[in-house]
Amino acid sequence: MDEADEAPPLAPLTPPPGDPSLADPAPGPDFVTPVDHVFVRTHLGLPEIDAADWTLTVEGLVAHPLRLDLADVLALPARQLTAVHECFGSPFRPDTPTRAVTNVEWSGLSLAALLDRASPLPGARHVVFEGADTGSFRDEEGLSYVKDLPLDTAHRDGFLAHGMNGEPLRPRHGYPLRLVVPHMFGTNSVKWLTRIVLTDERPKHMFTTTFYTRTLPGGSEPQPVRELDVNSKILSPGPGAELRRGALTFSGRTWSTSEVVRLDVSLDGGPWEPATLDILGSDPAWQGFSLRRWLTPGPHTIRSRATDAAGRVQPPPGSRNSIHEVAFTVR
Ligand SMILES: Nc1nc2c(c(=O)[nH]1)N[C@H]1C(S)=C(S)[C@@H](COP(=O)(O)O)O[C@H]1N2
Ligand SMILES: [Mo]
Repeated sequence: MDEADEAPPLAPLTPPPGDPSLADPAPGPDFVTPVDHVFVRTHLGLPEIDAADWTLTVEGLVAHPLRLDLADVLALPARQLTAVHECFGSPFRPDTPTRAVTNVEWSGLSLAALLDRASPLPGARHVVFEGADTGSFRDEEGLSYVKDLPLDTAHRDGFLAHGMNGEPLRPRHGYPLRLVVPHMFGTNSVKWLTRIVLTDERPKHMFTTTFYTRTLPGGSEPQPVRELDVNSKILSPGPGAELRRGALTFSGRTWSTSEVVRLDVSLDGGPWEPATLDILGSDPAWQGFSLRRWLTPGPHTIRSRATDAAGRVQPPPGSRNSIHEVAFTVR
């Protein structure tokens, strides 16, 4: 976090001593990121939730408002969804690369199951999600964490998660229930979910229309921060690594809203060459890539550049999803 910020945008939880989960560790070699290594982002602090008192309501422009307790939610048929989980980074600096990215196996149910039961009225266009956390952010007090999605997107993709990598959600990750929006930045995945409201207009709010907006290349109007960018991250070697000479394997992860269809690597500023790229399965997970090379002793750089099925290519430095570069040394 840049010290020039007046107020840190993402107040981190106070880590218990020795707690590794609050650092931003490299995602590591695992396809599914261990829960201890998943970043934690809270804007308003950690709410205290007693599962016995917790309820979720579905209200607003619906024919049948709902109120469910945790037993009701857990009684609904569950499935798994493995999805890239990426923090957009500071809402004040939408062009700064952070590459805080993990891959999580969520368990839960489709939001559509609840929306269908509630029966949206014809005028409903947006779905507003509210978490139980409250506090102040910037100069506003008594805020809740609120996000919204178009009704059709919410109905198609929205997922309500009560489990993470085979265990119940931990409190800091949104226990007992959170939204997960595959193909979108983590900021949309409202934790500690308590209210779902169907509306005819977008809610004006700190985290919907004031911050977490950006103007995409070629666009003129700021848009809500939703769809993931095409992106990649070199995981091995790490920055500044010292490698023993020999056959070296370079590897990393790549992700986008659609399948990444090409991952090019450039060594020492040389020509782009395609790396071996894992294909995308049926879930919106990240994809691995690797390349094996002999390099002479001395300083080196490696860069990675992803292209997705929509033809989007990682841009040069200056964008939040710019080509990733790592400098290392071979001894
Ligand atoms: N209620 C609530 N939901 C939230 C947030 C928050 O501060 N409050 N932070 C968001 C942001 S910016 C991200 S990146 C993800 C992080 O999820 P995690 O902490 O489980 O990794 O949660 C999102 N959902
Ligand atoms: Mo985030």
